[in-house]
Parts: sequence; C-alpha cells; structure tokens
Amino acid sequence: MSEPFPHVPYRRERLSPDRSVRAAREFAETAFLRRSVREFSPDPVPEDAVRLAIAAANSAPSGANVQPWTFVLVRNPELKRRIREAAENEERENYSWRMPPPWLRALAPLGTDWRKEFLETAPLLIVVFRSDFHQTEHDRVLHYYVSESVGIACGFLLAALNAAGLSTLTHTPSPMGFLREILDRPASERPFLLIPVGYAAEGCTVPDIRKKGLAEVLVER
Ligand code: IYR
Repeated sequence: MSEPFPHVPYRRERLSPDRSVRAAREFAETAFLRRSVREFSPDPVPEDAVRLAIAAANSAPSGANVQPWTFVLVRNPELKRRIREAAENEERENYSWRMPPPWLRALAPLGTDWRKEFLETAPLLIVVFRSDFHQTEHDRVLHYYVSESVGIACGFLLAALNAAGLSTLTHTPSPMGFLREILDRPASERPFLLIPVGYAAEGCTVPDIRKKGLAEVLVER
C-alpha cells in the first residue's frame, strides 16, 4: 500500500451570488457558441492557446487521480494525410455496410459521409488516448473509471478550446486502432477521440439543429 497524501489547506475565494450567476452566465453563453465544424480554414492557430487548453484538460478529475490519458498534438501534414487516408478507409466501410440502417437514418439529417477532408485541412489534430493500465517493474496496475475520466478531460478540453475562440469536431472514426500505429503510441494506449482544431472555413455551414431546452433535461426535486 502507498502512504496517504498529506493534506494541505484548500481555499477559494467565495463569489457573491451575483458574481457567481454572472460567471455562470458568461460561461454558458460562450458554451452556446460552440458548434461541431466539419469545414476548417487551413489558417494556423495560436498553439500556446491549444497547449493551455490541454493543460486545463490534464487538470480534470480522474479515478484515483491516475490521469489515464495522453494528448497527441498533430501538426505534421504527412501524418495528417495518413490519418485521413486510414480514417476514410474505415468510414467508407462504415457507411457502405457496417452501420445498420437505423444509424444511417439518424445521421442522414447531418449530411455526414465517409469523406474526411477536415483531417487534412484543420491545422491541428488532437488525438486523445486512454490508458486502461500501466506497467510497473513487477505488475500491471489497472485503472478505474477510465471512460468517465477521459470523457471529463475531453469535456474540459473542448470547453477550453471553445473559450479560446477555436473550433473543434469530436470525431470517432471506427475502428480507430490505426491512430496508435500512425502516431507510434504504446500498446497500453487506446485511441479515445480525434479532435480537429482550427477556425471554421470562410462560408462554413452547420446543420440548423436545436438543443433540448433546460426544462427537458433538468429534473429538480
Ligand atoms: N463516425 C462517423 C459516423 C458518425 C457518427 C455519429 I454518432 C455522429 O454524430 C456523426 C458521424 C463519421 O464521422 O462520419
């Protein structure tokens, strides 16, 4: 067993109720601006902002604080080209026979297809990997709540990138094992999410979807 951590005082300034509501409103208004974008401008983005967003994601809570994630920031055009090619190969199969008709029907209004040009156009891709275990000298130590932990970290990441004025897409080509090979990651890491990052292209459009209202998703007792 490892030693317990010593505890240190934790203090945070307590906001007045007014400031608290104002801060929550500002955050919500910024969150409402976010849309998944599939047409990116090739313009470069401030990479320091992206690294800070990844630092924010890395501060997310995780099961037993193991931080079971790795963020691979891809800017190399040849790697992006190989990722696009491999993703399109999988997606071509998905759209032609692997996705059952109800799934295709659910996607039809979004107008997505197997083509993933954004994987090359976006100036950056962030590939998030999950680690379900780590190896010590003697044994393999399993991680707990990995999906929850990595999902929360990705939520932090998307919110931070959005707050920095950047557009993203949550992309999950399936299966996505090819990412581990192309990005040369160890067998203990499995791809979790592929996030193109950049600015929306001039003339970019997004589907006119509606979010459910708060009354539909919030239950108060
Ligand atoms: N991964 C595919 C299909 C897809 C699945 C869902 I669920 C979406 O919300 C959107 C697309 C693709 O990226 O095209």
